[in-house]
Amino acid sequence: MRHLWIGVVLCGVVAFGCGTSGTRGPSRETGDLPDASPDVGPGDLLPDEAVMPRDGIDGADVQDPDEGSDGGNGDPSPGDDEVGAGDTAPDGALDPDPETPGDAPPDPSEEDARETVSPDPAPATAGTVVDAPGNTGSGFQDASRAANGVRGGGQNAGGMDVFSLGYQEGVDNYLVLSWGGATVHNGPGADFVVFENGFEVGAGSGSFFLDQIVVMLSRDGVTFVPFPHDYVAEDETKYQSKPEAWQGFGGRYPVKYNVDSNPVDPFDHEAAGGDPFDLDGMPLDGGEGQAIREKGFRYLKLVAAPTVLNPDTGAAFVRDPASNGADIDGVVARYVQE
Ligand SMILES: [Ca+2]
Ligand SMILES: [Ca+2]
Ligand SMILES: [Ca+2]
Repeated sequence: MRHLWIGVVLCGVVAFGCGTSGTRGPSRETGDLPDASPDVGPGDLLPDEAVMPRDGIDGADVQDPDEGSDGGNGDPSPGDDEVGAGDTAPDGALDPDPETPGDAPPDPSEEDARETVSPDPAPATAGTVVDAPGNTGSGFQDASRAANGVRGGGQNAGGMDVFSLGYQEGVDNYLVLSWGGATVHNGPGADFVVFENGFEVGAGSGSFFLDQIVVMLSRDGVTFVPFPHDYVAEDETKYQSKPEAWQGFGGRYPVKYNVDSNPVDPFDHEAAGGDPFDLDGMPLDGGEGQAIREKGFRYLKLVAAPTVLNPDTGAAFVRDPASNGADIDGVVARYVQE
């Protein structure tokens, strides 16, 4: 697969226009939420206000100048985010997974192929706040807390270094993060981990306080594709706090990882907690979902699940009556390429 890398380098050096048609077609997904644009509103956090990780984790300290230049111009034009010094090779340049649509689960040789083309697998925090309509810059409404490193509170306590979402659609119910414009690729195993601040209520009780999140991914900051998710309770009109009932959601597991007091490998689920996601879970839809699965993504959108429709009930996903919105501590990825 070495030749692919050469292709990527040439592509990145020679022209921005190389293969940019990947996301521009008519493949906008119906699963998109009302505001998938990267617009930055008056209350938003500009990228240069985001607090950089203090944990020494590499790869999250490059901010995308395009995101800054997008700010406030109200122009969702997909071309807007394509030219800039911080950009990675254009979409379509990498094809780490050559499988064809409809293939059976990947065989070991495909895993090997992905590993060969994977960038440095060092964990990297999403250090750029791209869009946070609920941001006020203060307390739990300070969006930089979602980009400054993860400081979990452990199995039985919710971390406080978090940015809290609310339930007002388009007002405070979502957050968009990036890795400074870099691409998160699909390598072996989990590719990124979402850290909320759920916790077990009482040691060993098996009862959890959770705020569920729908995770959406995008290559261009405009077209977002939801990571497949399914609430599998017997009665989906009733809330269940068991992590197993919320398949494909963020906010399922307590956060033991803490860059200050428990700096374990964030991809060691037993040690770190959090909610691991594998891009192999993206759909083989022949469209944007599959493109993300095979080529990676640059923007990650976290949406409060109670503001998202559950197709199984026709109503919004149910929630813990005591929940007032998901609390985002941070997101860590590996296989990140600048
Ligand atoms: Ca993977
Ligand atoms: Ca929470
Ligand atoms: Ca944090």
